[in-house]
Amino acid sequence: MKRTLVDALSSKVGQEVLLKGWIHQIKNFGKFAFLILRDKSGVVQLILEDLEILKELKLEASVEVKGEAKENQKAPGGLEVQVQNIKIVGKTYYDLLPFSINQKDIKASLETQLDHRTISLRRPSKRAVFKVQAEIEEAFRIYLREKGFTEIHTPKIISSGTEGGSELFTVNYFDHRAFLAQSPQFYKQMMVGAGFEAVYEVGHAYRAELHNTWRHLNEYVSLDAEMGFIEDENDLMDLEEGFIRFLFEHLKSNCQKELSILGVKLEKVNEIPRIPLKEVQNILLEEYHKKSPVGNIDAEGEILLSKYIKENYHSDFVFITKYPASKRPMYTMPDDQMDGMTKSFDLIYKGLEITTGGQRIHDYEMLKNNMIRFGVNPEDFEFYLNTFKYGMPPHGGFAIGLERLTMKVLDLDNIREATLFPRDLNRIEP
Ligand code: AMO
Repeated sequence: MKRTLVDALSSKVGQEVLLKGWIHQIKNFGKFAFLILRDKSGVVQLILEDLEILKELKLEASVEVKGEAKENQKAPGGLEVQVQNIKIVGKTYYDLLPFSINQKDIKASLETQLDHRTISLRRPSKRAVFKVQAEIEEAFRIYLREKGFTEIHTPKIISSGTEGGSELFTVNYFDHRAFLAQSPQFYKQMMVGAGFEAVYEVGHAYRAELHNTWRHLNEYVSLDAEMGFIEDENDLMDLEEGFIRFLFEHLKSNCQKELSILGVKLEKVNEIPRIPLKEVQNILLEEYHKKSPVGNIDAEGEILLSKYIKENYHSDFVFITKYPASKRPMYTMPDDQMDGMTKSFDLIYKGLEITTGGQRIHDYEMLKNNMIRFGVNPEDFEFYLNTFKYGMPPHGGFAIGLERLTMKVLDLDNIREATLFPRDLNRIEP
């Protein structure tokens, strides 16, 4: 007999079905019992009359059940299954569960939940986060493929950093010192130059951040895009704004169940304002008496700016543009209109930076000279610079932190909630 998933039961009323899943709840009334069975698609009530199995059946055991599907308006979901046969297929070996799977409140700290990650994910609401995350990745792929981008995979073991000297993890690569990639930056640019013109990657990035915060991970997933033959950075912001709009529609169509479990309502994405950093810093000063660090805004500034943008532009998103060259990596294209500034941007979403992007320097001589200006030895980057000798087109791109985007779409408090197995200062297990 073929297995029926719980969410397909409504089409099987009156028929014999085979269910497979975990025991979510046991309610023993003495003469009979209700079992709640949970599979990946939902939960259903089982009516059990032969109580023999209860002697060995514990919560979270996995079982196979044969029975008849029936309508019952009083049962959760309006359906139940009268058990004819039940078999334990995955035994339990515990005295106490680390926390509750079936109660509304988990009553466990995030750390405890992460210590027992596979158990916390048994809760449908915890799993829903990652179903939505998978659809965010899917939307990124669909959107860019449709626009003629090619998916690439670039190495994560590399010989030099891309985003500045700090924050690098060192690895022993046979008898060499190597690093874990902070970003696919150089390689995605090289692939534009190689003739693909437009590429994207969904891959891990590593940052040896020496602090634990609600928004930093040491290993995260980066959604990277890079495209050639652009006019300027506005092409890139247009591309990303289009993606955000596409993403929200995609999630509304594909994640209804998960968004409802998580109590999230996605609003329409209005036009995203693009405001130069200098103006942003003035807004923060005038509206909130908030001073910003030189050439950037800080975490509090991001939150205040989002409040201002929501009130004045009715947008959860804002692009900050025109960052100073001194605060951007050496590959960033200087702005020809504003002295000392660059054609770069950040995207802030609900008070958090989720993206950095910009146009890159594509001229070999200019890039080489900029490296020297930044105190970098061009000879160390020959593998990268070489591509620029052969007609590198004007190009640029951006990267979105997947966990940060997921966190903000779902209004989660901590980035670790949007990470299956977070890596931070204190955690490399599970
Ligand atoms: P940047 O270093 O700003 O830019 O990173 C891009 C985006 O990646 C995410 N991110 C992180 N997420 C979680 N934990 C971290 N420690 C972390 N660090 C970064 C953020 C951030 O906006 N090469 C450029 C991108 C480009 O220009 O294409 C880069 O890596 O969401």
